[in-house]
Amino acid sequence: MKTYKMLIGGKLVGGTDSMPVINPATEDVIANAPDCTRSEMDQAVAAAKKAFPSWSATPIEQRKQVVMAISKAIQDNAAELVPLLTAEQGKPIKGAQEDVIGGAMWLMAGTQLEIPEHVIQDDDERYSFTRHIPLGVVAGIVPWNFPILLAMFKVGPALIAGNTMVLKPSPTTPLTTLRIGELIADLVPPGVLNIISGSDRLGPWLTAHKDVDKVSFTGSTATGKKVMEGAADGLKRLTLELGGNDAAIILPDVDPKKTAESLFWAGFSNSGQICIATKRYYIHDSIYDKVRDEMAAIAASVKVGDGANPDTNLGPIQNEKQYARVKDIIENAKRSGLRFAYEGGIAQGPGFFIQPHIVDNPPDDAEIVQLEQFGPIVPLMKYSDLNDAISRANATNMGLGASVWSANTEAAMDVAEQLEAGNVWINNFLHLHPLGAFAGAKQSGVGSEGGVEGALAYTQTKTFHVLKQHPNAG
Ligand code: TXE
Repeated sequence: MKTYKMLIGGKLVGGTDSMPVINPATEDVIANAPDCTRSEMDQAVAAAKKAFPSWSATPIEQRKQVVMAISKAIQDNAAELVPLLTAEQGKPIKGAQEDVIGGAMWLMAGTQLEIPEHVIQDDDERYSFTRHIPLGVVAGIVPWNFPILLAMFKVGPALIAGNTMVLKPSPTTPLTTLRIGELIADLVPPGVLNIISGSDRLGPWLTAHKDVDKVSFTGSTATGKKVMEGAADGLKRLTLELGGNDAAIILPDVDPKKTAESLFWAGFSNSGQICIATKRYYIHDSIYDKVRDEMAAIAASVKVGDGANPDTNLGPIQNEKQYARVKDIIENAKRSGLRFAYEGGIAQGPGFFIQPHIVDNPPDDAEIVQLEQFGPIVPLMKYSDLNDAISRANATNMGLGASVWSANTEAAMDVAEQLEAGNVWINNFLHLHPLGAFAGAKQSGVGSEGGVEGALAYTQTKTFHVLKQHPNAG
């Protein structure tokens, strides 16, 4: 069985401890990954700290060249990386391509960003300006739903801004990231990008490490709060991209059949395991039945199976813990007597397979409406008054994304303005742009990724005030 290595200080390190990695479609152990020990993590952080002075002094154009080289290595090796990602994550090949190639493209696009410098005063008396300087060592902590894309959200801006990094993939999806580490070991100066994998013990160690200056975390809101606590002692800078409970508001003027297709994939792509997936639907009662029936028909037609199989539309749930959680949510919905517009069922193992489930007009206080399900089950709700739908959509402490669907863009914009979310899509879904800020409102996050805003989150300001006619002049 293949074993994978970590990248620490430019060297590939097998590690003392190891952990099995499972294919969620078969439940077979497919490889062993290092389970990083505390001393190996210390070495990774020390390597990043040692590399920082020369990397931060390297001209930004050269740093961008290194990021482009990482991007190229990923693209050149996509034929190997894509099936590997499918094997460990479960997603269909097309989704794995979007994750891997999307990650490489995201890196490339990020190299267009400039880190601005602002002149505040430039007159006879004084020249004052603000520069954005790097922070030091960044810990990048990544979840299992988009292992490569979400890692590259962090790697590009952190490195371009002049930081060094220790990157930690999720315990259940470390392999493709570790393989990328092997491919780039000679392309990146030693210590600039370290990649370590480990079990649940590793995240808290890394977050609290005294030589980590910033933590960039993507994951659940609950864990985000723990990361914030772990980072408090060192007053570490934080970017937190957390959970969502995104609402879609569907106005009465849409074409039910055409819109249903987009609405379905807004909620079920990647088997619902997307932070910005639609997790609640508010549908005008005049079209509710038609939209519901169309969505149910699509649910009945999709193929759930092993992502390696070319006609699979939806892969398994990524890991056993999440599989158990989603099964619980479905059981709870049944126990509470909720109606299903489509009830796909749960396949007998092996494999963590759950067919799509659509809940038909549950009450607002149902668990499936209140929590982030992060799996292939969504609730559809009726509304008759638009203002009421908006306040129901906003009645959550989450605020990552939302969408509005209407034939009238102006009317949709009016609704979008009132939705409490960091991102709103009008008549489209799941679209992110590398040059656009991606941030969560309320408990969906702190700070933003993407765009200049995301890059500046890997810097701090340093303002210089230079007196032109200084008293020491001859
Ligand atoms: O995520 P966690 P989990 C949601 C989803 C799921 C729930 C739990 O609903 O049911 O989160 O999933 C690392 N300090 N989302 O447990 O715990 C961990 O090793 C530092 C939504 O897999 O958030 C992994 O690398 N790090 C989400 C990463 O954090 C810690 C995407 C994410 O783990 C840590 C994924 C700690 N104390 C799950 N504890 C989204 N909305 O995008 C864990 N980690």
